[in-house]
Amino acid sequence: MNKEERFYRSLYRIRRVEETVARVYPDDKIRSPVHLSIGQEQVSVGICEALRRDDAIFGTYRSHASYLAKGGDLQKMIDELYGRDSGCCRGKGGSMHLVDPAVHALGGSAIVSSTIPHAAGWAYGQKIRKTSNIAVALFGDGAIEEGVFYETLNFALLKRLPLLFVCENNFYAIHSPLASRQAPGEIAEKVGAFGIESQVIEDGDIFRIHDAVSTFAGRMREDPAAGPFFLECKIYRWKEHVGIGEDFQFGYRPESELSPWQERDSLTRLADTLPPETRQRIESEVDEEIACAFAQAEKAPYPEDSALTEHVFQNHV
Ligand SMILES: Cc1ncc(C[n+]2csc(CCOP(=O)(O)OP(=O)(O)O)c2C)c(N)n1
Ligand SMILES: [Mg+2]
Repeated sequence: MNKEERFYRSLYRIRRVEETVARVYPDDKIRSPVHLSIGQEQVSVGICEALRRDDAIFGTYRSHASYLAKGGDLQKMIDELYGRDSGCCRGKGGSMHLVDPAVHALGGSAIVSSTIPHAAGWAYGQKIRKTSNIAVALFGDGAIEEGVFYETLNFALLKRLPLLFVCENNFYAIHSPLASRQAPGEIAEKVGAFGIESQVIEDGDIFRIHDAVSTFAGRMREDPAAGPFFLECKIYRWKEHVGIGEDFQFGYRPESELSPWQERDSLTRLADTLPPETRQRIESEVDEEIACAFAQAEKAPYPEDSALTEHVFQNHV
């Protein structure tokens, strides 16, 4: 599979999974809140296509895209959303806590900014063990307002960690626009004050994102003292903050903001570059995989009541 086909397959798969979540959600069988990444998938795919299996990614509560892009098990994800025992967190975590240690998709959390120091801890472990693996901390523009973000920037630079910070800047934290929350100045400039090299991708282009991550990752693998680095990807959330609907009627953002981002949607753009038979093959394979995963999740057993207190401490893993 060439690069365009791989990128398209991954983008299409994430988009269709989330569209399927949105379609079945009104049945109320998925009891987990869902934060969809529709329109933002290219950030996760651009990043993960530049990573190796042994590199790790840490996400947020909006992590369907990064979990799948990193190679996380689809069946275990859907089972998790349905609260089933076969889910990646045994049905106890839901959509906000997707984790697949086999591919180093090392989790999301409902608490803004909380996985950024986890990524630094993991990167520190790699540094001590002298591997060439790198960590990616993926977070939103709201995470920039948390103290732990700055603490982690400091520690990562102090220890020269193999860590790439990626801010997925969709300009809003729930219903609050960036300008109402942050003092003037570009995010990358604020990070620059720490002496961390950064790059900004303004248009959400998947190839630019991929190139930037490949370059940063390559530099960190070659030189253990090269990191950390910071990448800001501007992007736009098409759906409401949490849930499956649209929210332009609330008036906190104008609908006119959406169309320029839809016009440069990486999924549609890539679809237009592929031969029709290639595109059709990819789409039918992925559609079948997704239909099977949802059908199987609906039939999978729930955890036993006794599972409530299991896997709380490490000896239960
Ligand atoms: C520490 C903390 N503060 C506040 C919240 C409430 N909260 C949940 S999501 C969110 C918005 C975060 O926005 P951003 O980081 O830009 O991510 P996005 O949802 O846009 O992907 C907030 C404030 C929280 N979950 N954790
Ligand atoms: Mg945001």
